[in-house]
Amino acid sequence: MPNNSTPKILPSEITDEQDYLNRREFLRLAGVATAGALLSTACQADVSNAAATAGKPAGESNFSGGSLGKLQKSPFSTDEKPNSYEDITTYNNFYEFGTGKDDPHRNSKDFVSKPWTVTIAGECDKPGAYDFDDLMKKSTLEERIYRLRCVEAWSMIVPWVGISMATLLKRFEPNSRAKFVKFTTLHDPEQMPTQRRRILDWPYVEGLTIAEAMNPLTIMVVGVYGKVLPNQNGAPLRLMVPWKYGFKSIKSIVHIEFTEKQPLNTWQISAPQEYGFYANVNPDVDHPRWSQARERRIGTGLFGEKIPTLMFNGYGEHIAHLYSGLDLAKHF
Ligand SMILES: Nc1nc2c(c(=O)[nH]1)N[C@H]1C(S)=C(S)[C@@H](COP(=O)(O)O)O[C@H]1N2
Ligand SMILES: [Mo]
Repeated sequence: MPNNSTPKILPSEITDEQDYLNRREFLRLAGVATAGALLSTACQADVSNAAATAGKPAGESNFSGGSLGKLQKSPFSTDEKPNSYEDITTYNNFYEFGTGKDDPHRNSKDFVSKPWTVTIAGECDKPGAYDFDDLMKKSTLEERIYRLRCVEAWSMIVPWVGISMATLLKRFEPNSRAKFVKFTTLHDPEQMPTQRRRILDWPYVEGLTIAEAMNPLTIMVVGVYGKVLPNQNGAPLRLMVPWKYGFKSIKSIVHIEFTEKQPLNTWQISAPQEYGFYANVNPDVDHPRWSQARERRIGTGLFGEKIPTLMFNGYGEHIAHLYSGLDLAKHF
């Protein structure tokens, strides 16, 4: 499949566009006919009405839309040059607002993310409905400049603003049966136009092991470039696990559930032979239809050259121990 071996077709943009069209084409062909049957129904009732609809003018987010103030710097930040705000906010994957990279920022302008309630359920002692602003009042905001590697073989450097996921989750007092954490995106077809079409199994869901969720690298993102998170990037709160392919970092979260069993995730439901639960960035394990050895850094590589992809996206020293003894080719 697509790689750099055809010199006549110069820009790698074409290659990437092909990969991405292939991903969409796959969805069309697969028809997600069986997806509905596999959907866990555990939290659907909880999530469907979680987005409030009243209050703020269209497009305005929490923290009244502006600067997030003073941020704690982090030793986990890379010193690579961040992508521009423009790149980060106009080249997106957020299928709820369209399948094109250019769709989310255009189609999410009127998305209402305030007030916002996150429901907590499952294996914990403090389940319930939590107001997002209340949760934020008690949180220390940090800047985390991370590499973001999409499974489609492009990447960016993003200066996220976030809070420690471990600190957040511990507030809900997970019990000893909490082996996994499941996250669910808002389901609101009125606001999210693509949810009116069954191209994916809505709402979008994701999951981590409890150890992955509690790892110091894992954050709940609430901003970018020191400002409130734009809708297209997953306002008001989204996951960021920098050593995994981008699709794990689920956006616009309304429900968090501690589970004993490994949860399914949306892309795995859609194409289990192509997308697994772990989805660790791994240059040695190719996607069935393209190589994962290299990536196109958005905003660079005028002539289409790609840079090598790093094992665990370069974060191995912090998380490789989580996978010792695991066959990463099998558990992709
Ligand atoms: N709910 C939801 N979350 C999502 C997606 C999506 O389509 N829906 N796309 C994922 C993918 S494939 C990637 S690469 C990242 C992109 O994040 P960004 O647009 O902020 O760069 O979001 C992830 N989170
Ligand atoms: Mo992605």
